[in-house]
Order: sequence, then structure tokens, then C-alpha cells
Amino acid sequence: MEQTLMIIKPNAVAKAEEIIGRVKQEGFTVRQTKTLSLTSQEAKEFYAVHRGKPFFADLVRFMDSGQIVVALLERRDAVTYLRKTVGATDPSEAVKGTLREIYGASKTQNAVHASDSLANAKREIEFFFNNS
Ligand code: FUP
Repeated sequence: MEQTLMIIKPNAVAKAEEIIGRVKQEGFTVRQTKTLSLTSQEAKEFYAVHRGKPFFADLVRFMDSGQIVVALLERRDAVTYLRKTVGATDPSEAVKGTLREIYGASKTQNAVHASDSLANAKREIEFFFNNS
């Protein structure tokens, strides 16, 4: 079994139960969840790989603008499968029925984050749960 991290972003927290229900329906086991707010510093650290990109400031400002829900998920092929369930970065390009197509508002306010590799899943799980 593989683990991955999902973040329900501030614009979708009101739909957190619905989103978690969908993820369970897709065969994931929800190992842990946590509701929290990121400080600006924490948001910058989490998205450090995007530092210097034109959207970085807006992204950080969005991610520290309200509560988020983080979920440690488990499933066979969890990383790949969650990416598929979440859909493309830009909700307007996301396949119908994916979480970003349903709940996303824009490229920045795209409702959900999903780890993009096994190595990043590990790092991100440690970032929020410092265990795994
Ligand atoms: P993803 O892996 O689909 O989350 O997308 P990226 O790693 O490319 O981007 C990380 C985050 O940066 C996205 F969730 C949203 C944000 N972003 C923007 O705000 N504008 C962009 O043009 C691209 C990404």
C-alpha cells in the first residue's frame, strides 16, 4: 500500500466532507486528517519549489488565507491515482468529474493539492504529520 497527501485548499474547505467522501469512494483509506491554518512562512516552505515563479506570491497569499484540511491517504498506486482523481492544475482544463473540475475556481484556487511523486508524498506527509 502506498501513501499520499491531499490538501483541501481554503476555497474548498466548506466541501471537505464531500471531497473526503469522494476519495473514500475511489478506494482510498483515510489514515489521518488535520484542519489547520498555514502561516505565510509555512506556505512558502511547503511551495518552496515554486519560489521565484510569477504566481508564487498569489499562491502563498491564497494558501494562508484560511483553514485547510490535510489528509494522509492510502491506496494501491495512491500517488498516481489521487492525481487522476484531482485532475489538471487548471480547473478549466480538468476532466469532467475530477475534483478540480468540480470544486476549483482558478489555477491558484484549484481546490485540492495532491503530491506529485512518491518522494514528494513522503516529504509532504512529514511536513504535516511528522510521522508516516
Ligand atoms: P499541481 O501539481 O497540479 O498542483 O500544479 P503545480 O505543481 O504546477 O503548481 C502548484 C500550485 O501552484 C498549484 F496548485 C496552483 C499554483 N499555480 C498557480 O497559481 N498558477 C500557475 O500558473 C500554476 C500553478
